Amino acid sequence: MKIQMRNLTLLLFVLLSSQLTSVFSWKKDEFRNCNQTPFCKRARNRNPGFCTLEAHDVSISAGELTAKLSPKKSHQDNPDQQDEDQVKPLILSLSVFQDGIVRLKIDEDPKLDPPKKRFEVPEVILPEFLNKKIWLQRHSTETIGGDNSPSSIVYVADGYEAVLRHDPFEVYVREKGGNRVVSLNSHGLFDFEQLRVKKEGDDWEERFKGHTDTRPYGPQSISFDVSFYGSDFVYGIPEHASSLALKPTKGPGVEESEPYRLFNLDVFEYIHDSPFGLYGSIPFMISHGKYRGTSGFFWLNAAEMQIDVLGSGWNADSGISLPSSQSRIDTLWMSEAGIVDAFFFVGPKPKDVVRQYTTVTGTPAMPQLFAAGYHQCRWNYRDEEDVENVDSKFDEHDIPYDVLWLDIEHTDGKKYFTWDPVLFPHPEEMQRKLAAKGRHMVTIVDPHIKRDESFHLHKEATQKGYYVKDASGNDYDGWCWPGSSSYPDMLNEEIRSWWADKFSFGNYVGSTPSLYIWNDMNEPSVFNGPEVTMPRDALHEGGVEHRELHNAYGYYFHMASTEGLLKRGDGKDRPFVLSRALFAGSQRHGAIWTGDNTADWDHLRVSVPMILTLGLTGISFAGADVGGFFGNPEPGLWVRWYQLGAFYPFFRGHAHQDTKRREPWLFGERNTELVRDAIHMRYMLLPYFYTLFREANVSGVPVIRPLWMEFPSDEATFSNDEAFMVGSSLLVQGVYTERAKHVSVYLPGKESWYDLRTGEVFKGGKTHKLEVSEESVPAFQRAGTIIPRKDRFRRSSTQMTNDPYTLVIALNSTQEAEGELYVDDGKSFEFAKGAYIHRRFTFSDGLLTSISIPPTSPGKARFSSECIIERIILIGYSVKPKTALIEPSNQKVEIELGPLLVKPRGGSAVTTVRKPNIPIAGDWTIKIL
Ligand code: NBV
Repeated sequence: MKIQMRNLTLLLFVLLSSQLTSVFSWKKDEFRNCNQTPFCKRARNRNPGFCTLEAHDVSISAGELTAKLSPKKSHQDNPDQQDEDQVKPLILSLSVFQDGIVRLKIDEDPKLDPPKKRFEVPEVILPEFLNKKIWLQRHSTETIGGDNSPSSIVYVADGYEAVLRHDPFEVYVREKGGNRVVSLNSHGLFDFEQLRVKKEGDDWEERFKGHTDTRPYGPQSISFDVSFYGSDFVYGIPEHASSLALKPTKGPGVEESEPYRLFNLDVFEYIHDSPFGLYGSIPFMISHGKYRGTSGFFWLNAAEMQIDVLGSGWNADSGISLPSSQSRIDTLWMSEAGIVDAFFFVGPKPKDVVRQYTTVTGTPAMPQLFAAGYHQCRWNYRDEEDVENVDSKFDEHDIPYDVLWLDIEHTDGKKYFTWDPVLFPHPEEMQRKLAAKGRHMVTIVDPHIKRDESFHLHKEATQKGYYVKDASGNDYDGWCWPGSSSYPDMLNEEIRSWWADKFSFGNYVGSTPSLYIWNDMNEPSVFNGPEVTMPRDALHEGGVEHRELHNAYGYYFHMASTEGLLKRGDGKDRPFVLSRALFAGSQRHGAIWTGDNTADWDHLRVSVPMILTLGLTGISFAGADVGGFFGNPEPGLWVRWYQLGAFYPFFRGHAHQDTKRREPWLFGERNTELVRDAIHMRYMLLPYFYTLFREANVSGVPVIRPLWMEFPSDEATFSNDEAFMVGSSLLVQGVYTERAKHVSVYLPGKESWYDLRTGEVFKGGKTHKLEVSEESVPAFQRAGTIIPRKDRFRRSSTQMTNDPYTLVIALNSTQEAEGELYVDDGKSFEFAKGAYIHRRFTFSDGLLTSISIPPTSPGKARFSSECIIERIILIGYSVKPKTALIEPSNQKVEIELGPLLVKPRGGSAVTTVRKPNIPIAGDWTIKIL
């Protein structure tokens, strides 16, 4: 009987999976577009000037500017406006935080008994952020520039103020008494559908592709316009496979397309240029322009969102007068549910905006050093023998790597936290063997739990009532890898904590301290659900509908898994959890990758804007599957992907189970050599990358950056998303076509750039047409910078700990340079107590100086290192020195001329100070004589 049942389930699954293949290939029709999404259709069809809300009862209360919003008069010409008898005044509050941050909340008034409390997204805003509130004491009321309505004005920061215009209501931040920066409802498109009690005849159900959404609370969407002033381009709002500078989706002169959709979905074979929403959502947009600089707008809301970017703004006949002197980008934000909880960031520099945003949502967690190395993944490494072979082949081919990954097939019947007893009978031993070489393992843990009575996790979750419920209150039952599955309600703190406990060494049998975690399918992906996800009317703790938090479900799951690694063992090691779904704040929980891309040139190309966008929106530790997940890359593409991927913050090769094996030694000797070089380059640069990870951890500034983040006034960089900066010292340009002979590279700024491998010099402020080398993608060190490297090749990053450093000094036109190095134990949290080394190197007047950078937070813990500097390379040094004198030891060392890494065609040699052997941790100077 049991066997029959099992066969039946299997048969069903096979049938369904074969159907899935066709259902899944990206077909537009399988997903809703704006027209099929009533709230989006309604909002998009409105005209400027629709909103009649007026702010009244304006006062300061509890340190905030508060007001009520009520409709001024009935508007017969706006048929989709809610009935007047159902419209109650909304509550508006505007608060100000240190460093140029304004928060605007608009919600229904709890005192007026709305049918239900609307959902506010918990656990995203840092508790510390709330302590930065500037307690407002007063506001001034003025009529601004001939306006006939009064405005209330409050102080924001030096040079900035926030304005609440009363009638019609509008909120904006402006430079004191002058130009606007960001505004909301300047075009009168604000709309807030209030919750109401169902009346006879109300049909609130929505149907799509055979799924019915019961929508028990009726329409509850919110929409409004946001304008950015002095703006040339807007960026952000991941996750889409599209350009870095967001293309307009509507407006005069623009061919209308779908708005940018933010709805976390498992999209099979996503296309490379589309506003379609992928696995994650961050409703944070950044504006940048030559004259005004940078600003930002973040809407903390986890329901489905759609965002339009208008080409040249709304039609001029909107009747709203705005200062015409400033270039402006208008946008329209529409969400299905939730409240208005919006943040305005004044900038004015790109790094300021990122810092302001990460003050609210947190800076990226500091990863362990090993996580910054190369990761080898595949769906799937078959068994323990396969793992052992792959591991030893890396050594045989002299290719370093740090982590070997196991996908879903390693489990016993897709029950996570278990091992297939036949294929992986000795998981601990397997991990220990890797650990002996300083390597780590990652296993996959998805959120769908197999509804199998004999599975302890399912039994427990059922008994405790821990699953998300369907609209009728039963445990929601969806179809995923294990077949019939349920999903823990990760909104609930108790359930997250229960989940976290499952990662303890006792509970996760077969796990060891060198095992880390991969969260996939956490959008959540449900094969038989509407748009391959959970129904919107499914229920979470406290009656929260899934629609209200959908985009944050994966975030809470990621958070709980990270919590699990923090709790296990002695809790000393930093966790590593990779997640596919993401939301604002995911950077605090771990790394992100861009999901199931395809092995083609377009996907290689779009990986750059995708990762850059994630970085701009806080998620610095991001990467794309190197080689492309679907399909078989031809060798040329595969090599180029490694050459580019070596500069992704998260560097992992991965492939679908139906693809041919593609470990680095399988494409012939020459290609192995090229890929080895690419991976070696990453390992050489690890000290630099790790320093950048720390910078991101402290300031939110991403590891890889758009060129305009470093060159904010250079317009030629604003829409460049083929090249990127690694930190402020390196520029990398991808090669995106097959057998490319030439590539154009724009090198910004006034200073020169040096080819990273040859040292060849190139002028800044110019586009260079370069011959492409098969050996690497073009990469340049900026003149005026110092990059720390470790040049000895080992099996993994952990084996490089005691290796000596090389400093590469690229001199600028005044023969000066500077750079930094951050080092800690690479593993624990001691760095947070001050246990690290942070050095600044400066070169000027022929003198290299190393000084300590004072700690960011006072801590008593100390970190020491015996590491030395074994080589100092000077590029672009105009004198031909003979020796170098080290102080305070008063010791002379040799200098020689030589090539950088490979001989340049132009023949320019570099100066090398050999074996200065000075401690990395000490204060010293070296005079080049
Ligand atoms: O677990 C299997 C795959 C995984 O390899 C991939 O990286 C994820 O993005 N997973 C998706 C599920 C199946 C995709 C077709």
